[in-house]
Amino acid sequence: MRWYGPDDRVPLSFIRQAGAEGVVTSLHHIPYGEVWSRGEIEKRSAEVDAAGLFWNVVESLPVHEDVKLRSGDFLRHIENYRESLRNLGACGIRTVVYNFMPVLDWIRTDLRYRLPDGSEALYFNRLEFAVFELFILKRDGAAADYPPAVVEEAEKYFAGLPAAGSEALCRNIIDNFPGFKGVTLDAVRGMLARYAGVGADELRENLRLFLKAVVPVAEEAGVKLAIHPDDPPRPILGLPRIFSTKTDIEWLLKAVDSPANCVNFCSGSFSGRLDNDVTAMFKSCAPRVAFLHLRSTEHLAGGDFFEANHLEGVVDMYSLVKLAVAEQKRRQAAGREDWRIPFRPDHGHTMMDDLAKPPCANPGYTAIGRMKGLAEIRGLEYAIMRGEDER
Ligand code: DNO
Repeated sequence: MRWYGPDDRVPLSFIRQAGAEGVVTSLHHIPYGEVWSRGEIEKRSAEVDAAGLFWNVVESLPVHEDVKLRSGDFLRHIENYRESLRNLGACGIRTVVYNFMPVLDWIRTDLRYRLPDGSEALYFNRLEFAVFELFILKRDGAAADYPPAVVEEAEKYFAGLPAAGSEALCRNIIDNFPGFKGVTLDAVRGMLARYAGVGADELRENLRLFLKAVVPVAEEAGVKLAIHPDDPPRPILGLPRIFSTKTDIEWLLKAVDSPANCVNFCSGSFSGRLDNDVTAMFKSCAPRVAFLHLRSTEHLAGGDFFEANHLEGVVDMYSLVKLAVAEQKRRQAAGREDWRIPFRPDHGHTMMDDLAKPPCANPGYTAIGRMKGLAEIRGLEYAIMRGEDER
């Protein structure tokens, strides 16, 4: 399970009780782009070990915007990244997650969408996102990206939105990223301006050059670099997004053909667009999946979606876990010691006692909802493995 460090209100002891063996965490106190020293990594590792768990995945070692843009201080940031990878490898970390989404990471508009059973899920509402982009952020040229009818509808919606509602919508969208809190609208506008004129081809080339510089170091350090998909998996705020589809996966694997250039297969993110066949996507990269996020989404009219229960929604979780188990077997048969693919239940609903607590600082990362997801997925994996052994 993911742990956000000593300030996480879900402590390591709860994570252990939930049935997790390993912990996915990051050094969120180190600013983006700076070196992770061995001392800092060892300190965090020791905390995790002391709780009877182990730190097997870093999520994330963030990529600085200068690197995504190949401007400013990007050479120093790439050098720092290489140094951090060496240090992580030396401390026994084998998987490092990153993403290449420009400006913002994952995006939802409503962090407390009430489900019929009273629990709450994360929700992406297209109209509310348009309200944010057109009337709160007021992004230049944004209106051209929407059909006139949507602009009109968004305008009406915004006119009826009280100031507090508009403020909450804005915070939900731009201020949710660990290690990156307190982002302001002006900061987002400034970052967007840096991307003016940067298209998908340029961003893709910048990713390729980044990988060319860091993958050989990862190989030497015994670390697998795993890219997290775009979430939602499509261009947003006029920005290109380049890791959303099966074609993008195929491109990545070829761009730098190394066993250290891997995928953090996030089924929930990929399932954010209905033309993505998540099971086929897994098949297309199975040998290079270094880490799995298991989650699903349910889609509503007009492109809205919310995060479903882990075994429900559009992702065929049974088939996906079955494929992951088969891939593990293949690795084991090849004599690989690292045959197990680490997974975590990605997000969970806010439910039961957690509903009465103040909102979680890291939306989607409550204890009970994730424990439910973990238990369901572990049960599924267990049954599939037993079933195969008995054959
Ligand atoms: C959200 C997460 C993402 C993910 C990063 C990886 O809950 O899945 O924030 O950690 O995109 O770099």
